[in-house]
Amino acid sequence: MKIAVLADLHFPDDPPLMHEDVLQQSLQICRDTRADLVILAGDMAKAGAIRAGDRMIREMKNLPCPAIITRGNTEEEIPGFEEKISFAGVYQSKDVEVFSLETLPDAPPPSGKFRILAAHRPMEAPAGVDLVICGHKHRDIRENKLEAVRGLDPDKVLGGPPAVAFFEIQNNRVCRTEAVLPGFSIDDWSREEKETLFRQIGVAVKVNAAEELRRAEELNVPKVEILHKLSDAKSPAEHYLQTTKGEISIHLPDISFENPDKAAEIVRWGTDLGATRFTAHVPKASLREMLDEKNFNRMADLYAKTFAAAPQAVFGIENMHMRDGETEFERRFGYTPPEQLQMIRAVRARLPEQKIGAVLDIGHARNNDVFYPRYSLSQWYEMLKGEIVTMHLHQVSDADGVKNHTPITGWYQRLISLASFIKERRSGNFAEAALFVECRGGWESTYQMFRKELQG
Ligand SMILES: [Mn+2]
Repeated sequence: MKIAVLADLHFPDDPPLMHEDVLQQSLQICRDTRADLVILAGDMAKAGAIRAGDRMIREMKNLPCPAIITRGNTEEEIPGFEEKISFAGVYQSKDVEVFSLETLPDAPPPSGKFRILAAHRPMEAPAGVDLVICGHKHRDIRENKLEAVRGLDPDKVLGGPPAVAFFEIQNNRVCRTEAVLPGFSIDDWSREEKETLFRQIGVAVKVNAAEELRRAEELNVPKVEILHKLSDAKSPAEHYLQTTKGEISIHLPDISFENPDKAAEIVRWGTDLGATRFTAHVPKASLREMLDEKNFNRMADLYAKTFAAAPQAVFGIENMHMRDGETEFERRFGYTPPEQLQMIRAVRARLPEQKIGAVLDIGHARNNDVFYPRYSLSQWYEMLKGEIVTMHLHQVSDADGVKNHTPITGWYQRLISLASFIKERRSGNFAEAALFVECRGGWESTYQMFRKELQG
């Protein structure tokens, strides 16, 4: 008796190709391995996504084997979902029976069969239940009578790439295995591919130009991004360039109506330093201001004027995230992919000869309050496809209020899992982009983590 378990895909109504692929591949794995039963252990559809919920149910009905579906917390927010899954609540074989949380009787009488409960959240096995199979935590857990699976979401999966979990029940014993979805691990990469990625990773120098550039030089880091505030960067930058033949990028100050010439001055300062790449934020202006076409055009003119100060350089406009106290409508412009793209295209139209694209800061995309549930990292990658010239890499933390720029300690961590990054990078999206480790407490631990992973 072989059970396949799918969980936590968070499939939206308008899915990115990434999630569509994961769904198709998972279903194919269930067919190819001839599972006797498939369990959907909850959160397969995104909160409120009625079409996605219907899609999951339809896919289960089309499988060549029976299905058990249980609701996750996201599906509790899908109206009518519970009624629609009543067809898939109980399964009986000769020696195994499976219930969902919705169908398990209060005090189930002994049946002599191995009794499994499919739930979404990890829980203690109720009386008479031999095993609880669940998801929700996005990581694998194996405890007495409890098996949690890390599931399928390439933006959230912890400790390993997305996988379909299998449970084989024989003579009341449980054997657990898994089928990892292809493309989400650098273990599949050749040495050359890993080395190429590693040579794209640079560091953001933010505090001490002399010390950090000296260390970057020592480690032969191929590119650095220097914060514009480090006014004493000139001689350490020249030394870094001479020794490493690397690349220098400058992180510009905000471009704003209040201080229209400052950024262009910094572009000239950076060019003097030898910089060939620049990062600008989205405009420091409210959404309300930017919705006025006159203001939008004035702002695009300001960007064009700034960028024109270094015609040969690569310019990127960075996404930002919602800040404390802002509401969805009373906020700054530029927290969504369409807003970022709108500004990039407007500036590009003014400077058609220049290389202008997006800086995708994955931490900001992740730590974006109401917009993250709408635009997952996969959706950012897909919507900015072909536009990304630079990326900022850092982890975020919610331990003590949400913080940005914390170190990345591995590929599959909370709150940012890089499974989707691995797949997108290998498929050619942002293959040319410069990637800067941008951590507040220093970049070295994250940089060394990438070195260990990519150079062995
Ligand atoms: Mn950034």
